[in-house]
Amino acid sequence: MQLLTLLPLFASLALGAPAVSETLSSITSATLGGVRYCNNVGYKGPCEGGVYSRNLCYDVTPEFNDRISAFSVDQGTSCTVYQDYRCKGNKRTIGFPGNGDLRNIGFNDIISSFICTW
Ligand SMILES: [Ca+2]
Repeated sequence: MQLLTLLPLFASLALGAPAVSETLSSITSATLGGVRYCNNVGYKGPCEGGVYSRNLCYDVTPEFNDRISAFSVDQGTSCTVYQDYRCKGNKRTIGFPGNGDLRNIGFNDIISSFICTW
């Protein structure tokens, strides 16, 4: 019975059915969050990103330290970005879909670390 129940799922996956993709996406977002940040406004590169664990502080890599000008987060995710490493110093909160021009919140070329939750 179990196998029979799963068969339609695999069939849908093979066809790339949107409904199944959304289901898998919601499962993923329950434990992980996607973030992308760029050194130029309007999300112009260089950019870096990934899927990060919730409530954990991440330092950005040296190439991006004090250079980030745009910061996007996945739907349902909220991130706090910090002026200093280890999530210290001045901070701003950025929600979905993100902020393509951090000058708008007085935080351009400042971010050194971030922590996200959802
Ligand atoms: Ca900084």
